[in-house]
Amino acid sequence: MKKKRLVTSALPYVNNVPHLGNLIQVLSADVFARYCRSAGYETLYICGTDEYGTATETRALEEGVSPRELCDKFHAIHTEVYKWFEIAFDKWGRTSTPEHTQITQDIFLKLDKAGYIKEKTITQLYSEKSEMFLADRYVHGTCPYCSYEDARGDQCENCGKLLDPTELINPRSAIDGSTPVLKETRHLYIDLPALLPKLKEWIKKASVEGRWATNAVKMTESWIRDGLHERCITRDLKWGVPVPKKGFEGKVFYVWFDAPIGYISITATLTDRWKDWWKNPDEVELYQFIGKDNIPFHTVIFPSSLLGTGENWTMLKTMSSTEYLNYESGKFSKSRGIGVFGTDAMDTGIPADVWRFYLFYNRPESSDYMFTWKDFQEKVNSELIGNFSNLVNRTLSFVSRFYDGKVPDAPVDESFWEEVRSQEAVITDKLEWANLRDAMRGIFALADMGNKAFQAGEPWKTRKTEPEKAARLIKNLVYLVRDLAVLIEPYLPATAKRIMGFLGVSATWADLGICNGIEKISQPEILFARLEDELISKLRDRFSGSQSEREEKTVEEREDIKELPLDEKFRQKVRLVVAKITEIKRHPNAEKLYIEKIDFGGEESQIVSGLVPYYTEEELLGHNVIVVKNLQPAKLRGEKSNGMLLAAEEGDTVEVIFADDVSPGTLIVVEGDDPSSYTDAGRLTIDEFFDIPLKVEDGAVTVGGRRLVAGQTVLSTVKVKNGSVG
Ligand code: B3M
Ligand code: ZN
Repeated sequence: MKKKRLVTSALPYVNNVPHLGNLIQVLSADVFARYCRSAGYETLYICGTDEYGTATETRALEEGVSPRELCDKFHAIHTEVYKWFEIAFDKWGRTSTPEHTQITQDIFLKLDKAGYIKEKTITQLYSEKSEMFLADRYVHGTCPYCSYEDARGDQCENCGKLLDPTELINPRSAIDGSTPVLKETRHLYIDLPALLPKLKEWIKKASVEGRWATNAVKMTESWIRDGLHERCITRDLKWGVPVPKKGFEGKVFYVWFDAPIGYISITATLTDRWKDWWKNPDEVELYQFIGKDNIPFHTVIFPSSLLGTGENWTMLKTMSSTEYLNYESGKFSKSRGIGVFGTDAMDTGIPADVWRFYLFYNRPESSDYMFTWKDFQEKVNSELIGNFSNLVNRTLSFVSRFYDGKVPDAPVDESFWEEVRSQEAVITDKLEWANLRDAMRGIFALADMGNKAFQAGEPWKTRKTEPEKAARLIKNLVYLVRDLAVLIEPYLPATAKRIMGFLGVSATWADLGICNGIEKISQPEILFARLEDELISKLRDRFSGSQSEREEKTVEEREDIKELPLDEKFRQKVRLVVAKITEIKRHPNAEKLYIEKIDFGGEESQIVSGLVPYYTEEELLGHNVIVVKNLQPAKLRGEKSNGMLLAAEEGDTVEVIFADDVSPGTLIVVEGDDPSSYTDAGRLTIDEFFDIPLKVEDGAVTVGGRRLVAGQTVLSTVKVKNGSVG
């Protein structure tokens, strides 16, 4: 018997508009749930807004509305965004419901009865200025582990360690800037050390059986190794689930205690029979999709709460925890308003499936991924359109044009299908374990195989010379297109529907590899419009800077910079400087990267570059290269990179642009310019840099057709004659 599948994605905090980085989890669970449904599993996908806690209370205060009103407003925005992205929840709910209060309190009471709840009087940071206890995240200060200066009291953004706000060095209130004082208050704690034996036993089994992602296993292990402490689960707040215990009136549960229970309570708002899902481990498997910063809550804290009740809960089977999606060499940030937000994506005019394609094609599974507009454009145009859509279109148009829309009658090409079926089995296996990116890459490999067969078969010729051969090729490709529509449905539901519409079928996983059932094809339409340079450049400008900066930009300002010729943009924004490589070593955990110490003539710095496949250490050490000096610093696999070394590219050739005759520190300018006219340009994002393309033309480095010089020397290349520079 196939077990039922319960699928959840992290409940998004209500009080902000989700950005692409947040959307990944909701989308990932959607893809997985859609796959499960198509593959015949009884599936339930549950999600909703995480509404309680200080962040909501504080923001409501700021906006002069009640927390409830604030939640209503943002819940509606989330709903609209996910609808636009075609997320097929079975239940999309919220945590501020009576069901949630009831189930949370019930779990707490059982934990208390079983002896896993402790009472303590503690001293907590209190703002005398605002007369309130400060929630962990509203105390900022220096991280005791990594010395990051703006660490939040709950978790350090820089090193990821969970913190107690009293550990912070130089604490300050993020609400009013005052230095908080310690004040006594009584709180309840969950006794994690007492639950540890049960938890360990469960983790040992579950992590292997569920093949947890490596980051999940590592982080959980390190949590347990560092020692589990009793964890405070109550707060001095109003907006939350009331603590049902004498002496704790007026206090609520800490949001991370109640939020995961939201998965259960949201199910309870869908059906009275919620226990069929949540208290049914023999028949149900639980798959959870989260971001890596949420791992310990899902592998340690929430499971401990459930185990401690002594009841037979459905516990986590597979955890798919993604790394971060970064935006233009920075982090997507809700609080700072940086990145592309769900509502922005809706405004671009680019269909949801195109976003869905890109987010999965590059899903940050084993390492962080950086969103850039350039990459977005390239991947969409080459893979989604050049490969996938091209196969669908050329195959179906061929049937339409030359066979009057009827699938030609011809034998099945068994050896072709053997290959297809074996790839489909691999894709299915990857999906079973929620390796969504790899599975998607497999689907595109299959499309590529189809394109190659079309190309090699030359049906436009054989149609006349060997009509049987052409008919056979086309028939097999039609069924490959049908299979591709099935396989891509979880990722690109609207597109799959359109393709099946052309084919006049509605197929599911069970149809894969079976070549019958399609008779007549209707005239296909083009699936996607190419992303043209002009549009991408517009969007890049529109979404640069933070949300508030964007609002401040006037329309003219937005248009202004675009009108400038490239060499003028270069003068205003890009600062290229000659630097000597004084030390070079391999990056400890990235195969292709070097870490280089560089010297701009007295000023030292570090950069990281992906040159391992092209240059040995000796070929680089001691040489002078060109560095984009004002590029926003980035971290590449944990190593800081202050700038980017320039290399030219032509086909497979990569050539570093050397400037050995020029002294380090020399500024690169457009030929004929006076270097002293280049004033401070401020920081440049990677995307802004790519928006001002440098080229190699006849062996000279140029921008907007003008050559670049270092002092008297024209920057030039030897191997690359005409190419791009990046
Ligand atoms: N709301 C954090 C987040 O949105 C938190 C997840 C709760 S899952 C139960 O990333
Ligand atoms: Zn830290």
